[in-house]
Amino acid sequence: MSEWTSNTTLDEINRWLAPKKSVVVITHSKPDGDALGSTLAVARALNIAAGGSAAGFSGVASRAEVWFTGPMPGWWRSIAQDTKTRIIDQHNPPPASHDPDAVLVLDTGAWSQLADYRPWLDDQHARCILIDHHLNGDGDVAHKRLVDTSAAAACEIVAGLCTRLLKVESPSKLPVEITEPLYLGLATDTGWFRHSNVSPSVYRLAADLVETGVGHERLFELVEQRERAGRLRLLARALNTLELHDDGRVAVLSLTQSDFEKAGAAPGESGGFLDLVKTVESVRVAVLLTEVETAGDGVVTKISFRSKGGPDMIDVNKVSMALGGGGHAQAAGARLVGTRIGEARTKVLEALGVSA
Ligand SMILES: [Mn+2]
Repeated sequence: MSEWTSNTTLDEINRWLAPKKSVVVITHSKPDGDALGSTLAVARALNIAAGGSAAGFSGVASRAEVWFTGPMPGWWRSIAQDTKTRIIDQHNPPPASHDPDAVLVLDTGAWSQLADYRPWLDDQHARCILIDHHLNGDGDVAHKRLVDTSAAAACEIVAGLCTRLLKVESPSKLPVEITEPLYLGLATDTGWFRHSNVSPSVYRLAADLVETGVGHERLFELVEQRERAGRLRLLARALNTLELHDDGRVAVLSLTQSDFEKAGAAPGESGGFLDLVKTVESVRVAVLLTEVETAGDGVVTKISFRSKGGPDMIDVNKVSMALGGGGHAQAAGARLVGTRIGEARTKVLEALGVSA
């Protein structure tokens, strides 16, 4: 029951969705390009397949709607546009009266990333299907799972669902309202086609999507070129803490809540810092430690890992799992509740087999 393996196929999901009149599509909290892209693409395909527009039907409720749990990236409305969406949080829980025929969970299968949907989602179990590409998840989130860990992005899998829903033979025949979010997910989950998860099929899919007129340059600018000065000040503070261990193979950055405050940066604005650290030649694995005070858990040190590929790749999913977290082989993380940053650093170096 809680096994993290597939027990369905795209064809079966397509057949299962065909008669459904109301579908809620959800994804992990703090949605990224792949989470937003995959959910919006499927919702639009469901609406169009039912004879509506991408947004739904004029004058009546749309067949599919997408629910998100924030924080949302600043650009999300430019991507979501008029597709029906709802933001769920502790104060706006899933409406008890909303009783969809089907629930699709995309780009995650982990309860930890779906916490705001419980207990509503527990009640939907029998009509819930999930599609994910992560290495770990909770098998009991949905009764049917399609897990393809070889997919670079949830959007790579979802592209195959969209072509089935709209009965076209190739993603190059999909409307641009669907190909644009698919491209967004594919591009962002591959670091704009730089990460090791890029495969021939990723480039083929990207080519098909671009053929439909995706504004890829506009998407890059929208998502990647919106730096805030506060984030650069935070980066400066983080880089000042750079430590190298194990002959330069392990790099550690440290940030505390006061760094965010002094830099005028918002929580979460440290994303991407490790990509810069990985540009150091000797570095095989880069770690960011962030100590924050939370309302629920008190002191928490969040750990993110990024590792470089190649034959001597350090599997940071394994390292994170040893610390109670998880993720991908080259990008993973963990959260140490009640642990100050110094203690967290010691645990991280231990887990990496490095003496401080
Ligand atoms: Mn993803």
